[in-house]
Amino acid sequence: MHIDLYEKFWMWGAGAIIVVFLGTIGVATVSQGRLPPSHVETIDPTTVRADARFAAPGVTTNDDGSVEVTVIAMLFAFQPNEIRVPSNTPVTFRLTSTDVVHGFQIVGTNGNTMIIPGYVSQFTTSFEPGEYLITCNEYCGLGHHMMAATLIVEEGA
Ligand SMILES: [Cu+2]
Repeated sequence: MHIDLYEKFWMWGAGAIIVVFLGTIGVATVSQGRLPPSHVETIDPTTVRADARFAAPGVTTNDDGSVEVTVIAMLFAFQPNEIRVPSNTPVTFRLTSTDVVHGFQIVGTNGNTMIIPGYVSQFTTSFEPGEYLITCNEYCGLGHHMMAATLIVEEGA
């Protein structure tokens, strides 16, 4: 079978690009420890409310002044629906879902995560004073557009 010289050139070029891409992944995996997440916190989505970690959703202040907020997402609401935290203080959000995949986006900030049933999502950030809209940004069903909450950041600390 005859293969034109230019066709061979492009075949070898495309093959070389694939080798470089796979090689990059291999080097990053070995030398920089780039691995899939292995310390994933799980939870039984059918017993979230009985689980001590989510038995009392809301805001708690730790001894060091940092704030922790536990949130349960469900069709079609967040619990709690209104969250009050102090400004310029590290706030750790811990979230889980009792049913389907939801989103948790604090509009106008860098607070944004996916909430997947069976897993605990967590992120830490801090806020300037103000009132922020929290929306679900993963389509979760017919009432998705009504799934919202409010974050009130009060001057503090
Ligand atoms: Cu939704």
